[in-house]
Amino acid sequence: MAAASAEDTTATFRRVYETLKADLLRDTSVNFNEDAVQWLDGMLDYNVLGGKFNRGLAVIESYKLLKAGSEPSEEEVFLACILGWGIEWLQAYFLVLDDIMDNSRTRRGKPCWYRLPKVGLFAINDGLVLRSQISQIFKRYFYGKTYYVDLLDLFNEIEFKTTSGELLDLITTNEGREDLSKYTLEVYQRIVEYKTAYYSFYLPVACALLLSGWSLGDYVKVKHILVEMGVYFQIQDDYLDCFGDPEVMGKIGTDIEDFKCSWLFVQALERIDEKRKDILFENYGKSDAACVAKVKDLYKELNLESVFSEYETEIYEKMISDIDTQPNEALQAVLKSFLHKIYRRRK
Ligand code: DMA
Ligand code: MG
Ligand code: MG
Ligand code: MG
Repeated sequence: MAAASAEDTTATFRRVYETLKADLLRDTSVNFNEDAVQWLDGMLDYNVLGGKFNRGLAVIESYKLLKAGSEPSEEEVFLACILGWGIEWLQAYFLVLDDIMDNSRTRRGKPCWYRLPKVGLFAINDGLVLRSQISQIFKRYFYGKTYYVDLLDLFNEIEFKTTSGELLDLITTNEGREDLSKYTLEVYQRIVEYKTAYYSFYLPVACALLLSGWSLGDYVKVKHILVEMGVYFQIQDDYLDCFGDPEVMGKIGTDIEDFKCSWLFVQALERIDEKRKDILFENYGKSDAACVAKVKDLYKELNLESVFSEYETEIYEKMISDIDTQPNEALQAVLKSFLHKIYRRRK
């Protein structure tokens, strides 16, 4: 049988969403009234859809690569899709809450969920609903499988890491308000490893490994490479927050206004002279367009655009050589495919 095209995979993946949503809306253990069904329906479409599905599709792609040539059955693809949606649901849950905490305006080209007048802080509960729906979905389709406990454990572990990363991100901002010179590369590295790398890069591959019956404990080196790739991905996110095109990204940056320990700020600190440092500190963390523009001007003066571009080239080469030391060829293919998807991304 010919390999399924990327378009087929996306279409299959998208169909599985409808199945999962229908399961959740018909859940008889809660007995939702019509209003609740409608709320859930709209809430799911608004928050789970609209993204690029990179993380979800990565499960299916990794799973196929791990099978190294033998075509997976329809049932296997279906299960890989469900795990992919598990990650997309997890991401939706994080983003709904992250946008409230970051005071963001748009997400995926639309107002953030909490910005809708009918939603407001109800969004907090919707975030929690999204999280608990993952458990409902997994119970329906994976209960009794040999890897069920490992799967639940994996999602719990990754959720713990990610929410810990969000905690570090938020409290570091408080410290920055008092003294911006506390923003170092080391502080930065710790935040982004936890808040982004595990759920965005390690989790899809870990799902594919479990589904293939492989043991996660045997792939520590792979985990390490994926986490490093995730850090690179968040550095891109920080760069695009300032220099990206909001139309292309579907979100408007708020890192400067939010006092964030952003990669750009850390790089600026390492290069700036005392005089301009005062200007940077005075203008950082203010919700005022003139101050934001001043910070961006300083970033440009410090040539952070080329610093970033050089970083991308270097990290790419380093990652490729790390991947080449990985003995398993199927896993090499998975890692390279991930890297090529994000290298020099603009959204
Ligand atoms: C992303 O941090 C991390 C999580 C867990 C959502 P962020 O605030 O930089 O993300 P974004 O730029 O998408 O708001
Ligand atoms: Mg955010
Ligand atoms: Mg955030
Ligand atoms: Mg960001």
